[in-house]
Order: sequence, then C-alpha cells, then structure tokens
Amino acid sequence: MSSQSFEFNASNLEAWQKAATKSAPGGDVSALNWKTPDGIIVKPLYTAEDTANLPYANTLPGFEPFLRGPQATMYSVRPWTIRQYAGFSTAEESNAFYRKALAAGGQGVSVAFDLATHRGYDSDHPRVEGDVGKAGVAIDSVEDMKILFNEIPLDKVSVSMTMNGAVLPVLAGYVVAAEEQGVSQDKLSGTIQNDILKEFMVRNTYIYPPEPSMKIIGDIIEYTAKNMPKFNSISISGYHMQEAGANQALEMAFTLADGKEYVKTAIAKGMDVDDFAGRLSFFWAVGMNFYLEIAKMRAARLLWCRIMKGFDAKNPKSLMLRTHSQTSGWSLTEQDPYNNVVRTTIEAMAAVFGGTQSLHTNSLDEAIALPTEFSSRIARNTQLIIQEETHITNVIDPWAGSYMMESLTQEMADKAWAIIEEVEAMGGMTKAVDSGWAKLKIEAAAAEKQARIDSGKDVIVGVNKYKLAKEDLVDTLSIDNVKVRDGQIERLKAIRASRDSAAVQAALDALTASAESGQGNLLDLSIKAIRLRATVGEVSDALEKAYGRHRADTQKVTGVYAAAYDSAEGWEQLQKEIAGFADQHGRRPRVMIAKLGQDGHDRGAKVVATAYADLGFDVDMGPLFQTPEECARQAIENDVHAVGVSTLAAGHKTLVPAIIAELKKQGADDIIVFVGGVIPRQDYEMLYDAGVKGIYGPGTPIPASAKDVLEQIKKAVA
Ligand code: MLC
Ligand code: 5AD
Repeated sequence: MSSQSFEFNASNLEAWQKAATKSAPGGDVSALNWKTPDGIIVKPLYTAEDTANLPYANTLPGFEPFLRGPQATMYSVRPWTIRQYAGFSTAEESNAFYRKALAAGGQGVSVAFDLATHRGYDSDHPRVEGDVGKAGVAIDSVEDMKILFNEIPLDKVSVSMTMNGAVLPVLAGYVVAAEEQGVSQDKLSGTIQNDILKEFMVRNTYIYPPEPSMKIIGDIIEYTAKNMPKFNSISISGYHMQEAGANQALEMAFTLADGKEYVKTAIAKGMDVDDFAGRLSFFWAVGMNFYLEIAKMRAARLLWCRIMKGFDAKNPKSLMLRTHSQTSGWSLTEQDPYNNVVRTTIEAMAAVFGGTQSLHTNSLDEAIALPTEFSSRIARNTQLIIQEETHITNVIDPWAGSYMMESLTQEMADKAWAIIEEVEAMGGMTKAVDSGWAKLKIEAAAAEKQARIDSGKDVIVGVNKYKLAKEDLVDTLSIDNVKVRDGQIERLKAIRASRDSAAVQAALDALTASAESGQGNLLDLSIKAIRLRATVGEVSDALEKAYGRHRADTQKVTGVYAAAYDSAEGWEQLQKEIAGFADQHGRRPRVMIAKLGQDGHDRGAKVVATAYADLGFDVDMGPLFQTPEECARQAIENDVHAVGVSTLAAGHKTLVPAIIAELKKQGADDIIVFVGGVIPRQDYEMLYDAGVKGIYGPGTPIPASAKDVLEQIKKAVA
C-alpha cells in the first residue's frame, strides 16, 4: 500500500470548533485568541480558508514584490553576513578585537563609536568627560581611523559604521583611511547608518536641527551614488524604535515612512530614483514575538516594493528591501543572565526565517555591561551554529505557505500601511517627528509594555516569574576611561602640532561657507578637511557655526502606565502614601529624572517619569546631555527632593559621583540621588559609598523603586 492511499474521515472547521469548545477556558474558543500589542488578533488555529484570498501569498524570492526575499537563492547560495556590532576603548583595542572576531568566524565589521564621537565632540571636550571610550570606540581623527582598520583590507571586508550625528567627519575618516591603505572609493563596500529621523524620535545622537540634518543626508546619498557605488548610503533603522518600546507594526511603519522621506530628499536634489535607491538599506530589531517578527520582515519587503513603485522606480534593486537585523537588547535581563543565550537564539532564528541579509546577536551580559570576549564568542557562535549545523539555510523562506504566517504577514502589512497613511496625512515623517507625535506614540507603547511586565501580565522568566533567590556575579568588561581619554588628548595634541594649520582652517571655513550657502557637497568638503587632519570635533563645529545645535523639548505622556497597570496590587496603597506625604508637607514629593553626559537612551527615563507622575509624584524631566553642574542647578531651582539619574551608557562611575559632589558644592546635599539603568553589581558598592540612596537595575518594577524613593525622601526631610 502506498502512503497516499490511506483513507480517513475528513473533518471540517465546525467540527473543530465544537471540539475546541470542550477544552477552551469557559467553553469560549475566542478566549484562545492572542491580541498582540499591535492590535492584531492571532488565533489558535489557521486553515486554508485564511489564505484563500491573499494576493501575495504565492510569489517567488528574488522577484517582485520580494516578500520572500531579495535574492533568488537566498541562504542556499550565501547565508547572511555575521556582523557583530562592537567597539570600546581605543582604536588599538577595538582593532585587535575585530581581527580576532574575523579570524573566529565573523564575516563583516560593525563599528560602535563612543558617545563623544556620535555627538561631534573631540575627546578633550569638557562635556564628554564621562563618555570617552565607554559605549564604543573613541575616534577623533583619521589617525584613529587608520589604527581602527589596521590590517583589515577595506576592499574585501565590508564595514558598517553606526553613525548619525557626526556622520560627515566619520564617513570622511573611513574614506581617507581606506585611501591611505591604497583602497579607492569605488571599492568600498559597507554601510553608514546615516538615519537621522529616528534619532530625533528615539536614539538622540543628533547634533543639528532636522532641516540641515536632512540636507547632510541628501549630500551623502548624492556623493556615494556617484563615487562609492558599492556602499550602502543609509541604514534606515527601526531597531531603536522597538528598543524604545514600539510594537512591530509601529516600528515597521515609521521606518518605511522614514525611508520615503529620504527618497523624497534625494529626488528633490535632482537625482534619478534608480541612481541611489538600490543602496538604501534597512535595519530591524528582532524581539521575542517570534511569529510577528518573521511576518514583519516579510511584510516590510512587500510594502517597500509598493512604496518604491510609487516613486516610479524601475530597477529591481530599487524595489527590494535589504536589511540588517539585531536581536533585541531590551528583551535581555540582568537577572539569571544565561537565559539570554536562549532568548537570543530564538530571536536570531526569527531574523533568519524573516530573511535578514546581515545579523548581530547580542551577548548574554547585555543588561549588565558591554560584552566581554567570552560573551561575544557565545553570541557569534549562536549564528555559526545556525548557519553551519542546522540546515536551516538550505531552504528559502521556509515559512511560506503556512496558513498562519501568510495571514499574519498580510495583517502586519495592513496594520503598518494604515499607520503610514496616517503619517502621510500629517505631511510625512519629518512633520510627524517635528511635532513630537511620533516620539509620544512610541513612548506610550513603552509605558504600556512596562506596566504589563510590572503587573505580571507579560512574563519574563527570572524577572517577574521563576526568580532566583540568589544571583551570581558575572564577569564584566570594565573600561578605564580616564586612561583612554588621556591617550586621546595626547594624540590630538600631536596632530594639532604637526599639521598645516592654515590649510586646515581654510578647509573648515569652506565647510562653514557651504553649510551657509547650500552650495557644494558637504561630504566632499569633509573628506578634504579630514585628509588635512582636521578632527571630528572641528568638522562638527564648522557646521555648527552655520546650523546651530539642536535642543529637543521634553514632552511626556500621562496616564498610560496607570491605565495598563490598573488592577495590580499595591498601586492604590502607594498612591495613598504619596498623597499622605503631600498632606503632611504641604507639597507632593518632587523628583527630577536626569540624563547626564552624552547618553541619549531615554526610554527608561521617560517610562519612569510618566509612571511616577501617574503615582502622584511631581516629576521634572531634565533635558538630555546635561553636565552634572547643569543638572544640580536645575534640581536646586526646582526645589526637588530627589534626583534620579538614568544611565545606560556606562558613564555612571564618573557622572554619578560628580552630580552628588555638585549638589554638595551648590549647597544642596539634602537632595538625595538615586540611579537606575544598566549598572554592573560590581559597581554598586562604589556608588553607595559615593552617597547614592538607591540603585534600581533593569527589571525593577517601577512601583517598587517608587516606594523606596518615597521612603528615602521621607527620611531625608525628617
Ligand atoms: C547575497 N548576495 C548574493 C546572494 N546573497 N548574490 C547572489 N545570490 C545570493 N543568494 C550578494 C549581494 O547581492 C551583495 O552583493 C553581496 O552578496 C553581500 O550580500 P548582502 O546581502 O548585501 O550582505 P551585506 O554586504 O552584509 O549587506 C547587508 C546590508 C548592509 C545590505 C543590510 O546595509 C549591512 O551590512 N548593514 C549592516 C548594518 C549594521 O551592522 N548596523 C549596526 C547597527 S547597531 P552586491 O554587489 O549586490 O552588494 C546599532 C546599535 C546602536 O545601531 O548603537 O544603537
Ligand atoms: N559593543 C557591542 N554591542 C553594543 N551595543 C551597543 N553598543 C555596543 C558596543 N559598544 C548593542 C547592544 C545595545 C544595542 C543598541 O547595540 O546590544 O542594546
């Protein structure tokens, strides 16, 4: 008997419904539906009926609408690039790290710059004392760039640089470093992030206001299209939106809408869409919503093709969305950190099933510090194992034809398209960003998510369920940033002493003049200045003279956290205690949530601020990028009881003692200081010794920290 001739009794959906009713909670099958944060209903069962009328469910990879992938053969011929984002300390140390990683299976380089570089400050600038060499590598000039890529052949290895604010001097530094390695511009393959719109929404490493920032992007697209045909001029990023709290539909919609805006900008410069669109690339976060992430990546390719057809693009390369992905850092926990290896593996599989072109897998110590050599190895090996042991790469878009995946892909596309149309009705993404609407939308999603976790509705193993009684310390990477800074200052001195100062000044003046007149290409002029050994800070200053520095206002959402937390225990009690404090002291407890130094990750700060306000605190939000001195002044002027510092970029060892010292110096040592964010346990004692009253790491429920802060304030005023 052949395996195909076996007879069975066919069932139908009605029969299934009946059967399901028996075991569904309360006899209600619809109770098994999962409503995603995007508002999509995911059902427990999908059948052929769900895909019967889908318009794009039967297409082929490498062809329009590219839903199934940009390449015809995808991983069966060439798997995605293993491209681990890294950078710390000096150019020498980062270079050694890259070379080791490449020898151990890494396939591309991806540079993380420190925050001083991101924001266009040289390492000797007083505003960046706590930031040099901390969250990435310190780069001040082409001399540092040459060290960074020493013995890495730039005509062979593709390099991604995550740079947005100081994008001109950094890209120029890469071009000149390659030139001095003997590699001409046309041979350079790689990617520059160069995506400023999302910086104004979430990542916050902007320098100039939106309008001149868009002009810079236009110039880079123009220059690279002409001179660097293998180089991806932009990496249009949703990653940071999801990290800041956006759900998948919001992440995809805002990112594609950003992409539209960049296309319009380049076309407005007089370029033909097919001359540049093939080198626009994308960047997704891939978190723990496994099915949704795969659907998102498939849907995004479909929508980008549709959008580009709207611009009359003809070249298939212009129509295909190519993307880098990174597993979600935010989904990883400080508690029981080895679980993070498992989370990252699941997320990496989603990215691969979604058809990513390049991937970064996060390290297990993500929520504690920068990766160590050990944790980076595990992260890299996670990808090597998927590529070389599992045979996942043998089949292209293996989820195709799944009733569930095809329906979900369409629903994801529909959800995102509706948001894109909403943005369009506002006049496009630049407007939606300018008005603050887009940022608030993401912040509301973040507050909602945090409340779901704090109230236990969303489970995180080891954090709000199955907690360990005792946590072991893990080894962390620690960087002596005083030493890095001193070294950078020495090198800057040597460069300034040995270059032709008059020529440098003339090149910088030409940049300022071009920025003022709008004539000439800013990347071209930056390359000329950098070749003469102008520094990153000097090039940035030359443009700042014309453009000014952007200051964001600090709006915040209200009521969202409370609404999502609602019924959970302890909330009302805490509100009562806070109200009681107000009755007794004639005013509510007042806290200032502060961000110090160049760390722009403000998701946590915003979520804490909105939740504390919902609880009844008076909350002031400090602006981004304050110095300790400025922060202390604002705290005193506003007569706050407490300053809460949110720190995610490793500046805490310098900046937290500094704010305590400043408060004392300005005569306000009655103001207490607490800290939240990414802080290795190893640093707790040093912070307590410095006078910190409370430290709240990732995973601390906000009501718990709020209660503690209230107690500390009561003690301080007593
Ligand atoms: C690939 N190729 C194939 C093929 N697969 N050719 C034939 N058949 C196949 N099956 C070809 C491609 O067409 C291409 O050539 C070449 O092989 C390389 O493949 P790719 O798919 O383009 O990969 P890659 O070069 O790695 O480029 C991926 C990318 C790029 C387009 C997504 O933009 C990129 O590398 N981005 C990385 C961004 C990044 O690392 N960001 C870090 C952010 S961290 P050709 O000739 O067509 O090019 C961050 C954190 C923070 O932002 O700080 O906040
Ligand atoms: N090295 C390695 N990974 C980094 N990330 C940020 N900076 C670095 C760095 N210097 C990763 C983290 C973070 C995300 C934005 O990028 O995973 O969450």
